[in-house]
Amino acid sequence: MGSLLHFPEHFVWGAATASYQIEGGYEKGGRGESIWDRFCRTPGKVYNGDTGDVACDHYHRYREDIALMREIGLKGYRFSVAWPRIFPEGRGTLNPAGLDFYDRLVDGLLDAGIQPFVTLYHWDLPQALQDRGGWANRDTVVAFRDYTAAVSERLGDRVAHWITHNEPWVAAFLGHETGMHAPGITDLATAVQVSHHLLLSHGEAVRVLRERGNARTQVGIVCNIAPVQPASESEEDRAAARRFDGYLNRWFLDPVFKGAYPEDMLAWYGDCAPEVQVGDMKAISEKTDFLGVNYYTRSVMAADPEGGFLRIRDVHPENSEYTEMDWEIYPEGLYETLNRVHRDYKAPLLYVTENGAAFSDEVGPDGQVRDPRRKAYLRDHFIQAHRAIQEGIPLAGYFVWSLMDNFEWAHGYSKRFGITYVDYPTQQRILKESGRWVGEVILANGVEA
Ligand code: IFM
Repeated sequence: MGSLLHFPEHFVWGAATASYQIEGGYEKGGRGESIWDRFCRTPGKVYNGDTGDVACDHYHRYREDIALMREIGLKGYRFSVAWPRIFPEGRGTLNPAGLDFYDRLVDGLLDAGIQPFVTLYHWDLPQALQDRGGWANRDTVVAFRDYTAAVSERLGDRVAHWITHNEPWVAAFLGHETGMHAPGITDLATAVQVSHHLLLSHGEAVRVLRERGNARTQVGIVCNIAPVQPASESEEDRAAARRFDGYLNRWFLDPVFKGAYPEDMLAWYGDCAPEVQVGDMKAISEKTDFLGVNYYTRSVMAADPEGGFLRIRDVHPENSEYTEMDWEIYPEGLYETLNRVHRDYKAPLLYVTENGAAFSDEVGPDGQVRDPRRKAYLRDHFIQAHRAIQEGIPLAGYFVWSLMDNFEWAHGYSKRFGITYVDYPTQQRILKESGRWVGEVILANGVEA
């Protein structure tokens, strides 16, 4: 056995989920339709025609799920609020029953000694807003502000940590450029404009949360960030890597932390650059308390004239290990990412708001789920987080993705990311070997090197 790498006192060990991926109860408590309900019903969009109608039935089983969190000693739980539960039509008439659900969830968490980290937008836009243009329509920013106010009004006395958006790159570009996610639009200019409106709504929400919050209120945004490396030292590949970094990372981090879009990307987007109004950049760069980093893998890029509007192609390094998502396992990238955001953007505090891996888990004859690869994946990433902390990087917590297997968007239920196994036909939860091990890490507040 190696030595124990200790984490700081009060380090927030947590797990994360998102509303559409786990809740189910899609017609319960007055919930309205979301863009994912619609997208899932569009033939060919989601693997196997899967939907989030039932998902993990967390809407009905949240007490059991809190008990599970307690069993492994989680200090924090990151979940998202389904906007269509709060405003079934996106705006206008508030649905108190929707807020009641999150009210009960928050109380249950607090009773169990678990800090709630609330994400306001994890991609389930009310369909009624999409019918009016969705995030491409600037009015949606106003609707998001009102929705934020309503949620903060109800939960703000007990919730200290707020996340405005989860992975705006995914919402903007997978939703509106590649069309792999809801609402399934494939238009670059729309995607770029959507990214601007998402960022603007982030800034507006920060202001609302501060105005309505209290001295404990902490607000941040969560971005999916990857270190981007060139496939070779050639000038072309290095430029390709820089472009992908601009597209994925800098396009979101620069405006939030520096108040401006990166010049190289504005030039690259050309006619597709967003329409920005006076005051927008100031609003977007409203001061935040933390940055949430979702880290899974690195990106290795080569120049490719045929490679879409960015003229790039991603390269899969040989001799590397890959998860079921075909994502390379590259733990050092977590350290590199934390180091980079700390150096370049100086967020006062960082959280790893998601990190985890999909593997094809099975229940053994003894009813147990052994997932040594996930355990090794998490361990190697925890060690890199520790390395960052040792170097003075202000990392305050770590949320494993995910508390339980769930609806993995366009992949449906075919990818299992959980530290808890979900047997979907019976909804039985089985803590995986990795889940038990996470419990040991939390108890020791440290990981064996
Ligand atoms: O399941 C998603 C989550 O919703 C956002 N971040 C990445 C996860 C794995 O793909």
